[in-house]
Amino acid sequence: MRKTITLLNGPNLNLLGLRQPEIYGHETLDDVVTACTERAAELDLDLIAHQSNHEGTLVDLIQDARNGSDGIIINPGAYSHTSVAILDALNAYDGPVIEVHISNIHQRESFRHHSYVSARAEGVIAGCGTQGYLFAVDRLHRLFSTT
Ligand code: DHK
Repeated sequence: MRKTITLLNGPNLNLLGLRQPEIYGHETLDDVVTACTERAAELDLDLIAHQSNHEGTLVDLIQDARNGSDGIIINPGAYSHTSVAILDALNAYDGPVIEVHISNIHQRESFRHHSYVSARAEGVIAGCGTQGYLFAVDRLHRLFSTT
């Protein structure tokens, strides 16, 4: 059966392309979602994308993914570094999780070096720009094919 990926983006990622382009690049979130949807389709996968600036909404979206989504790609934005609630929601999700950071968080301020989500993620991609999202689609496809 055709599998479905949920792509989640956290706070301020709606401003992609406008916000600190020297760090986050010039592509918009729409560009990213379009590229991921096309890549997923090439791999015979469906992709559903959401963005929220609100922690509780992201928790709700992760809980929703328990019904009918086979894997999650998440860029939790700043909540990576603060949110036990998002970690708990992901721990209640059975499928593979790939965490994406557009920037290399390890080259930046020390408060960005730790991510709660990494404790749960099957894979973490950082510093590859928006291409990291496409790597995440490819990685989920590989995980789906081998499990
Ligand atoms: C995005 C954010 O919004 C920051 O708060 C994170 C992450 C890094 C990124 O690189 O995509 O610290």
